[in-house]
Amino acid sequence: MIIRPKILIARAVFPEIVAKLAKYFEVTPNQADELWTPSQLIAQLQGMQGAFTMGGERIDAALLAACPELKICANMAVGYNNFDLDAMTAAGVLATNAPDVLTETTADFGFALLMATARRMAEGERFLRAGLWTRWSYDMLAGADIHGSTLGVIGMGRIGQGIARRGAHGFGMKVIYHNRSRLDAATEAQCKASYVSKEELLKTADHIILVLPYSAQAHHLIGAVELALMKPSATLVNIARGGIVDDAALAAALRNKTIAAAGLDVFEGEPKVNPELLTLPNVVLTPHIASATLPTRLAMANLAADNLIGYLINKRPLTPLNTVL
Ligand code: 8YV
Repeated sequence: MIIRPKILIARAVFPEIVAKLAKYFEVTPNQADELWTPSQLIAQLQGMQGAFTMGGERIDAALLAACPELKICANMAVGYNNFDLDAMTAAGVLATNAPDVLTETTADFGFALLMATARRMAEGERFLRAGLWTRWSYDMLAGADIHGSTLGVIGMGRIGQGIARRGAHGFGMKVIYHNRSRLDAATEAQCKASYVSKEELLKTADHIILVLPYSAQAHHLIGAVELALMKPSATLVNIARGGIVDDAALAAALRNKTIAAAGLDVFEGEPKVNPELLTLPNVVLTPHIASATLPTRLAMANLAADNLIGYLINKRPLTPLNTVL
């Protein structure tokens, strides 16, 4: 009898993905979508060789020590700040993420959130639904222009580049960017983007969008000091990760009109949201849905599944984040 590797799917996922994995593995799914505490996750992972994770499950040294049979964690997300990569490498556990397949969908959403924020769409919708639209007036819900304005992209990876291309080619925006490292000249030309310091970007952009990965260095990259550098007419959009923006400082800046508006898809401590943000009119709030189209989520799920199959069955993961012996 062939013994098949055991894997845990930590959250509910497309039934066809459960069926696909069941062809290769002894699968423990979680189609009831129970949310586990760290110790419940450890209990679920006992004796498992693989974990299909969504991005909310913390994989750290304590979990790895308690789950010595674990060989791979495959995130159905491009971000992997739930993984302690050093601890995983030290424990010989492979980490994989789900890049590329979500790039264009997420860039679409980033642009949509930017436009909704600058053009006050959510505010307008609330106004109309509340029955407040009794007459038109020349400056009613007047917002900021997108076309011809300056777009500042912080984090110029694949998704940042997708947003830059949309802004430059689709809307005639002047694009400036800041990134850990400068892009090569050909990529800059494709995106029609110029590299600037973070300070120059904050001071000169009309619209700023954050698309960088979370790291300890990126924690509160945008706080009170940075918000004070921005134009009072500027908008800020965060589709990256909660914690990159100091949400309390942002709420204060929005309240005091230090900046005009913000669009947020990610939050510190989500799914909880800073209560003051919920009360402010000049912020558009969405529940971490930038990659949420069914074809893209299915592609992300397939990539995570293919990483599990690729590694545990063929020793060839598709998108590894670390190298293990
Ligand atoms: C995911 C994301 O949907 O890929 C990421 O990093 O933030 C989103 O696309 C989310 O992390 C849940 O998987």
